[in-house]
Amino acid sequence: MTLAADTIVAIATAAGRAGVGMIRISGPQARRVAETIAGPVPQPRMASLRRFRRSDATVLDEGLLLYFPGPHSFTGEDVVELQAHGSPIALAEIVEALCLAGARMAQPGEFSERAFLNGRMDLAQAEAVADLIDASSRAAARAATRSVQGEFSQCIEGAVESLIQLRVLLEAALDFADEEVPAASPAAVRARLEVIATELRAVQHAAAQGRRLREGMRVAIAGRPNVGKSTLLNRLAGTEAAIVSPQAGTTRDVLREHIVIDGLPLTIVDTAGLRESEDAIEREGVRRAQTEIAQAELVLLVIDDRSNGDDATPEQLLPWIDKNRNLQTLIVRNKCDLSGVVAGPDVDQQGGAVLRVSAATGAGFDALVAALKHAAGLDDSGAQIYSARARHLEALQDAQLHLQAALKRSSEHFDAVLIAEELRLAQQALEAITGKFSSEDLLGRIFATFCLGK
Ligand SMILES: Nc1nc2c(ncn2[C@@H]2O[C@H](COP(=O)(O)OP(=O)(O)OP(=O)(O)O)[C@@H](O)[C@H]2O)c(=O)[nH]1
Ligand SMILES: [Mg+2]
Repeated sequence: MTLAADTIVAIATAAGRAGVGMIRISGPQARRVAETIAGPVPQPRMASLRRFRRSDATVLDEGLLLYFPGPHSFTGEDVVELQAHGSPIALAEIVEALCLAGARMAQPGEFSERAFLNGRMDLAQAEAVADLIDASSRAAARAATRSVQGEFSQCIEGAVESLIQLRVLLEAALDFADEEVPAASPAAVRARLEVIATELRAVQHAAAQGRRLREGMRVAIAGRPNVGKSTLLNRLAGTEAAIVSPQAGTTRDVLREHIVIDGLPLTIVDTAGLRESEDAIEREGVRRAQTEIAQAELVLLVIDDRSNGDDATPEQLLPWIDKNRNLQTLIVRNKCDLSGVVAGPDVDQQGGAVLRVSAATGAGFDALVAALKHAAGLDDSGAQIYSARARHLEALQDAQLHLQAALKRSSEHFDAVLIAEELRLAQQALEAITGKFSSEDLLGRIFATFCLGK
């Protein structure tokens, strides 16, 4: 732990007028700087009313002063908090006075960065604080809170601990190569690797769900003209956002609606009906539709339930999509009120899953919503979800790949040295999540995206 030499200050509350505005000071000079403008700090963690004065003794405001001596503070350093009135002008003047007294303006995320550097929380927890502040739904906020409290980090640390134990065992077996170490037999090692890999998969699943809650999913609605794509969008969004008409080729522009389903943010994109057209504007619409579909994570391929759907298979309608890309498609057979077939999940003649709905009546939409959540990896199992970022998922995947490589080595040509090396790499990947193993560059990138004063 290396304590920072300088003392930072920032307004911690949101910009604008409010009842109360909070200023936070952290660093070795926090107490002295605060005392310059507010008089002696009160007992640790006790609030006291003070006048905040400029150096010429002008009173800028009055409010509460709180002192949290390090290391038992948010940043681990001496911290002083001033609660003044939420006047942007008065707050700015107080900060100015504090800077004249020796503090400097904090960078975005600098308080959290210091908290991390001083071991007050790990990197995943610090990121979760930012995610909680940014959460756009209750579910996302709950997931972030779980991560702030360290549940996600504990899972990671548990896996790291298991990896370390296995590495120790393998290394002991290498050191005593002449003696039999039963716990390090290929079968025993394999069994332990299987357990760790399974545990890690559960963490990956929970983290993937958390990432969805944070980042949402892009869904494109595609299909032939007039099948009811825009009507479907309108019903999902609950507004008449898109123009609907009996004329084929109504939609030309791309239309985007943001909706939230049980805490899952979705961006739903309505596109022009896919067909060859003589009309230059419609052709441009189809070109834009193709671009949108290519960027989506899920495509709702809409078919008129009265047709057999032969001319609207994913292969026919989306031939330009890279087969290696992980694009999910869901076949939605619309207008079941006209075909007279019951709404809900079904299988088509080829045995593929389809979902029958009526965008006009809303029949089958409960199943559609459930299918959207399922496609996003969110299920109703009630399992704990942690807020997680793309970087965490990549690290988890990386660790899983090294575990799988270790498993492979444990079943073919057992080699303790190579297995131990894979385990070391898996451990390193996991430790990047909590920040035990991280570069300054990564830290800079992460904390720069935080709010000022956090
Ligand atoms: N009966 C019935 N009519 C529907 C249903 N869905 C859409 N329609 C009608 O079908 C026609 C076409 O609907 P749109 O939503 O404009 O179809 P689209 O796929 O967006 O068409 P384009 O934008 O031209 O590609 C309209 O007259 C809708 O009212 C449905 O489930 N049942
Ligand atoms: Mg349309």
